[in-house]
Amino acid sequence: MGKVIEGKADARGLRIGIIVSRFNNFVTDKLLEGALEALRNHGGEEEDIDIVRVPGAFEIPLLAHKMAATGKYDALVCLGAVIRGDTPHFEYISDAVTRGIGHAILQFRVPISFGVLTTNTVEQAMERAGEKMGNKGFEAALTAIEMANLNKEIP
Ligand code: INI
Repeated sequence: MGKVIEGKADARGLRIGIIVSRFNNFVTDKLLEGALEALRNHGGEEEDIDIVRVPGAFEIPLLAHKMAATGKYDALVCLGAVIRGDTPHFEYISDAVTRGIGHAILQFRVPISFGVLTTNTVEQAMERAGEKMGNKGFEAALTAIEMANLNKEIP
């Protein structure tokens, strides 16, 4: 058998950028807390973590592209909360943010984790921001740590 290669869950020395949207901040603040907890728990240093706040999820991809292009970050974490309303707005924003982040990952070959909730209700969003379904910000940061280390293993 050849090698089995995995990224370690070790954030020591990793430079991580977090992009977090303010829209539905009662959810996104909790996602940010979860992400910071995951980074700290795995040895991340405060001074290696930059946080950029944007108005809404739609604005996340621009910052993801710009931050990925700097070459300064080992990984980025995107946090947001898109909650369905009465109009098709939800579909357009969800689609734009998902495609935009995916594009930045492949263009710059920087791991970018997707901690943007897309839910039908506020309750579903809260459940995924630290209530009964865990904290997707925590999970997104863990993914960023693992992928940052894996990305270094496979140049
Ligand atoms: N932005 C969100 O992050 N979540 C939402 O649920 C949302 N809704 O429902 O409208 C939302 N809209 C704002 C959008 O992201 C942009 O900030 C705005 O369109 C200006 O470009």
